[in-house]
Amino acid sequence: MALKFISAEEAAALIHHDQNVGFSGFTHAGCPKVVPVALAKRAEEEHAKGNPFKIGMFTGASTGDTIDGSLARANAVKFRTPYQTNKDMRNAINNKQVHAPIDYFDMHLSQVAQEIRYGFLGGVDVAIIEACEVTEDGKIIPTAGVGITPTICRMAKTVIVELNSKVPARLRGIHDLYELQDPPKRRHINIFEVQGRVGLEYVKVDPSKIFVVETNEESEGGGFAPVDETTARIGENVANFFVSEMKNGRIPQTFLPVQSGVGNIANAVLGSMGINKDIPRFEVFTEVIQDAVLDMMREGKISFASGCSLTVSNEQLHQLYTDLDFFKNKMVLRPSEISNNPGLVRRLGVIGINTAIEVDIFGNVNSTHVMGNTMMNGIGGSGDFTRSSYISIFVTPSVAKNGDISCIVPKVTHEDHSEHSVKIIASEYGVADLRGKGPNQRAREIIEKCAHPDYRPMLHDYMTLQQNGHTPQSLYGCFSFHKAFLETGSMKNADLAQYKK
Ligand code: 0RQ
Repeated sequence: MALKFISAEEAAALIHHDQNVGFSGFTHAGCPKVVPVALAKRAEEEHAKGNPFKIGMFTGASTGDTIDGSLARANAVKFRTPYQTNKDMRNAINNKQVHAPIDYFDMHLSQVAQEIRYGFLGGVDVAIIEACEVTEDGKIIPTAGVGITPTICRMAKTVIVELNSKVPARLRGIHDLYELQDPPKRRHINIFEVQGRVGLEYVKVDPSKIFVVETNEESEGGGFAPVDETTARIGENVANFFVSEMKNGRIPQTFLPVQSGVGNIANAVLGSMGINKDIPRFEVFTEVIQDAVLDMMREGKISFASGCSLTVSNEQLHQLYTDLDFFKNKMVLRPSEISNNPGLVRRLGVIGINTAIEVDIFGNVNSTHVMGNTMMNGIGGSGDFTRSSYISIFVTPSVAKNGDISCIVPKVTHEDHSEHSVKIIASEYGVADLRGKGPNQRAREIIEKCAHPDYRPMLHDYMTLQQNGHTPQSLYGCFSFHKAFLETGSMKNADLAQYKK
């Protein structure tokens, strides 16, 4: 049957107040760009007429400003899940704008598709998918990011495809699109190597529910901050740790697949692994394929990358499209329930590297909440990987905000990853190895290897507050660092003496 071509405004008119909308993509990569902007405009027009207009939002992870920014500014969002990074969306979530806050719930990315399927989150009325090709028999080929695309395409009553001519149709073949069956019918996933494939190169839907909007919008990929002294040292420390693990026979000479979180620090760690001559060629089994991965593939340091998205700068993306013949057989883009699948992570022996906001001296990690209450981005895929990794590593600078915040604290103000899952912590000062160590030893290791020297005596002092019990945690003094920051502007003013018996 012939495809139905419509304008972005006509597509927005298909979406109604209180409906749930699923968006393709993962980070800015693979997200629709023109329909969400038209939808935001429609919401503003309805609000001006005195009509309510808010949607529920399902995404793969964070999105571009055209989705999160436009819809948050238009006060068009009722609830949203999962990970987000947009300033306006974050402010709305943290109730820092005039209108009602957005109900945001933070989830492990590998679980979003299945929780939608299980019916835990409400149905999907409309899916908006960016594609580089759509056929009359209903085959949709995504662009640079996948996320929850197969699930929302199948479940939505209406599928709006943004057919983006900036993305070459030759991208077809890079994806491996597969949806898990739900229990009790779920079977094992037939992926035994990083490059294993189990799915199709397209998502197939009933063509009668497809509406196509043609676009030629650029991706929203910004560049990364240049590596600074701190991130470079964190990267070197992690790379040197890997070399010593190989020498000690704990990482095989052929190495193991690596997952690396999103952001400047993660990009710098990969960069350091690239220049370390003692680290052999390795594979990547990750969620976001960042700039450093593409550079290292060109240099031959990374042989294959499995991920959910090409979270790269526009410059890198254009170069990849130009060099598609080189990259296409070295890369696969999967839905987030496969790219981040904890079972596969454990099967393949993935080494997970993620970034913390703060870690405590016992090895618990806060990746999401500043001062325990303000949402930064969300847990993303860090939990999918951390719990199941061969070695789970958290990286963090020792201090934030010009040294007034220690990122190593007595107790984290929000806990995303527990001491049971976190094996290694690395800062610019060194690497704390928590494997096989109890709370007292772990605390000494973290303080001496990772904390900023200005905070080491205070952290050691904290350890003397509570001497009984298995974990020397003082319920009276555990937030004294945070309290000092809130009251005086610096954790350096924490007064531990008052809690001494
Ligand atoms: O603030 O932006 O005002 O300068 O946090 O910190 O050091 O620039 O690091 O960009 O890598 O982000 C954990 C947020 C780190 C990110 C987090 C302030 C700091 C700065 C950003 P400014 P940096 P990054 C992949 C997997 C989620 C979990 C994960 C993240 C800003 O990596 O969201 O890895 N991770 N998911 O000053 C107050 C502290 C602070 C602090 C840092 N202790 N207190 N502010 N900051 N530590 C994601 C996907 O799944 C797609």
